[in-house]
Amino acid sequence: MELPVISNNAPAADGGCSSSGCGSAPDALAHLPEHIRAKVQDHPCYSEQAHHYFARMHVAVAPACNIQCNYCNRKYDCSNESRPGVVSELLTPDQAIKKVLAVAAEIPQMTVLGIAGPGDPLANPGRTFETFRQLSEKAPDIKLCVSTNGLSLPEHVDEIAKHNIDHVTITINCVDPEVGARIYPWIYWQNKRIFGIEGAKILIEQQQKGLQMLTERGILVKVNSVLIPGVNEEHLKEVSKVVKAKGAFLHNVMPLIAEAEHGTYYGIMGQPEPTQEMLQELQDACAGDMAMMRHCRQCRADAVGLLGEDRGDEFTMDKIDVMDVDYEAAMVRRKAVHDAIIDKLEAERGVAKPKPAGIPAGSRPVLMAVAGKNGLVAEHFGHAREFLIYEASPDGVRFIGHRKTELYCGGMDACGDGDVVEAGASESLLDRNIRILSGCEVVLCAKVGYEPWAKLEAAGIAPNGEHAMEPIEEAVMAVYEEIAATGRLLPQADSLKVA
Ligand code: CLF
Ligand code: SF4
Repeated sequence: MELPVISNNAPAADGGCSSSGCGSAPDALAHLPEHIRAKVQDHPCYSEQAHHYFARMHVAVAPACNIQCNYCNRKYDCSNESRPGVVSELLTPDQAIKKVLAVAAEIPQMTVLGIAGPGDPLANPGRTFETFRQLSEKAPDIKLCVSTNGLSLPEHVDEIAKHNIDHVTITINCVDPEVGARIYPWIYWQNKRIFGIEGAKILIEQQQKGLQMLTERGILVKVNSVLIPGVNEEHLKEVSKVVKAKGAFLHNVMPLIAEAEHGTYYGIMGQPEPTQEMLQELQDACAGDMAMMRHCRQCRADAVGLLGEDRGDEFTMDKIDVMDVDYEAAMVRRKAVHDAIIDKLEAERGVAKPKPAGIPAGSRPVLMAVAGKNGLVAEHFGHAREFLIYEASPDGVRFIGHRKTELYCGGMDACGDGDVVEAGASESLLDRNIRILSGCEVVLCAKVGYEPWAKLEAAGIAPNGEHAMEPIEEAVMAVYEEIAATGRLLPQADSLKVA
């Protein structure tokens, strides 16, 4: 079966790498026991490979929360799982079921339904579990996933197991109450508000207890941590060790979002966000202890589609109300699409990824930003809303993460020319995008105009449009080999500056 293309920005399976740090491993799941692999191979968050093909959706049925995080403003999505942004529609469980069935029929690659907010799902157990209960009856082919701050987790573990919820995310930002008191001003516990260190201590105990209870039942647990510079950046290495020892499957360190306009405590107080380098360094440091997730897109609590894309607008309740969904028929189609993708992934397993050829010993790694589309170097520089970041080294090519940029170019011909300065902004959109790509030495894209070309070069980033429509990893490797041939990867050589 021909695999349908459902995204405009997802790399194909050969465009990614292991979430645990990859190297030349063709399949990050290959080492897992069969029963665990079966649980994660089609989950876009638990498997880096799967996220190129399989989609997830969230239903926003959980408005309340039982703690306060300094990076959250209640009128925005839960920052544990979502970038700040108002949830378009809060749904009742019945509306949520209708929406899930409609989306699953339209997007057969949608394999996972998650509840991630906008508050804490387990602080809204009635609405959350009613949604899961109905779904497990009406759409048994959809995997169920829940994300929580963990405060109420232990009391709900049995209910989670009862509904076959195989994937749980706990946001754990600390294991030390003194650190916790700088992140959580209060928790609501046993009908009382508990402040500071005392509150953080209870939260930490509940999170750790819940984690252990879940893993004892064979439920896969991913731990999300928000990296807050100066508060928990060093401490997260300890968190990674502790949660691994308790059986967590995957650790996802996400950057703090703290913009003043979101009205959060951190935003208003000017708490700095981490730099890309800081995030990557920490992810690499924690990777020694456990598998790291690097492809998280900090999605909304009502996200629909592949990670990194948002198709929510296609599925508002007014549109769903007039859709005619035959879920029995949809399930047959879903299975065929699903099986075809799994067959493709299975075929790739065991095929070692190539390493770059002709690289002199001692060559340094190079970061490259790629404007990708469907696994190819296919996007114009000025049209990219995110760049995929790859590291090329003598060991191979590995996916590092993504960086969001702003669309600033509306034209097709003079790609990227026509820079824009937004009202009140101190830099143009093009300058901002180039700043976001700092640390990268090459940008690969399908096309780039004269104006961005010159500015990229001036910033020490070599623009490269020579590998348009080539598979991403092959293109990154080819450019790395080209650079190596010039001798500029050796310790005494200058940086690339201009290719
Ligand atoms: Fe949703 Fe979370 Fe389940 Fe995924 S998201 S509840 S585990 S189905 Fe995924 Fe989105 Fe990152 Fe979350 S990319 S924010 S990790
Ligand atoms: Fe906000 Fe989520 Fe924290 Fe609750 S757990 S305060 S909803 S970020």
